[in-house]
Amino acid sequence: MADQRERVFSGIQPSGTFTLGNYVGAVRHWGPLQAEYDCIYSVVNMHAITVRQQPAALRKATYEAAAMLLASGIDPEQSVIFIQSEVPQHAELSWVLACNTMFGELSRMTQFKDKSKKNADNINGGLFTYPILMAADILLYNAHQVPVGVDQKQHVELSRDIAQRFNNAYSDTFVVPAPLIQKQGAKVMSLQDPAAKMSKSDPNENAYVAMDDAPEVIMRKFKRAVTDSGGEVRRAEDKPGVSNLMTIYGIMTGKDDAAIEAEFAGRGYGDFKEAVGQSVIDVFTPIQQRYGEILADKAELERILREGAEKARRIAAKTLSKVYRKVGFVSN
Ligand code: AQP
Repeated sequence: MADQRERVFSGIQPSGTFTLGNYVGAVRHWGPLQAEYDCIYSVVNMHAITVRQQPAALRKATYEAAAMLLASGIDPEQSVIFIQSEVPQHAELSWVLACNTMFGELSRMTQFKDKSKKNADNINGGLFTYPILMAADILLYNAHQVPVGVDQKQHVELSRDIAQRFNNAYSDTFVVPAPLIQKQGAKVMSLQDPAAKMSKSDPNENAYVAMDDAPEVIMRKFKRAVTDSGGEVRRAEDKPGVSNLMTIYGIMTGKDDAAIEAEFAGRGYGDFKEAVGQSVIDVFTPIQQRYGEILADKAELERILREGAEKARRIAAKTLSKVYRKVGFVSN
């Protein structure tokens, strides 16, 4: 019997090693979703080249990203996992969708504005049309739900608008997707600037914790984390640094704010930061162990990705041929 479950799609860029932000906001949810949904996950290397990448580093980061997803709980027997550039339909659908997306819509995307500022010498067309490629990623697989951090919400909403517009113009074709955003940890902030999102491409390595950082590096980064004036561990608007650390600690340990505040009452920030660092080390250590094992067997990793790409191409080819027919492209 065909799988009647709703479908989930999500992707992650191999633009660097995944951060604690990527893990908390997105990747940690991807494994558990397999119990309820038919899941498709992709390492979106085509998105990554919107910012300049060293080819050798991109190649390496692509395999590492796939290995980290597997180590974090994605089971290739249950889910499809593949590298975006191995499924040509993403680029092909992207063109058709581009012809159904407005310049004004793309101009309003906050990520484009942010990344244009950060890459002022390379504001390329791909950076501008990134959300169209992302819509193609999602719509090719008729995903119902897209688990993302809050920074990607606007892009998923644009994907919805594009799907609806296409369906209205050419008759029902795409499932209209919805962002699936968890309440807790949807935006982990930089350890050095609690007003900025934690990002894997941050030039300041102390701003983020990478998922493959050694325990002593993780501890050092938390010890150096920017906190706020006063010495009290309490969530408050005027305490963005401490609040961010409380969010991280709460997710890593399962404790709520009241329990955290009670635990650190009368103790300084020093103790608290050390405890947060240790909680992250405790969660990342077994993942890092599996990650090492997966990377050590490159042939098996390649086999998983080859099979994933084959499955993805089969689904994507069906959607694309339907789209081509609907828009009036001939097929000989
Ligand atoms: N700080 C964050 N907190 C919560 N979720 C986050 N995500 C990213 N940063 C945080 C979520 O991780 C998923 C994958 O992100 P991506 O690789 O597609 O790109 P991004 O959102 O641009 O992430 P980065 O780390 O900031 O990458 P760079 O530095 O290359 O731009 C998404 O679901 C995202 O929401």
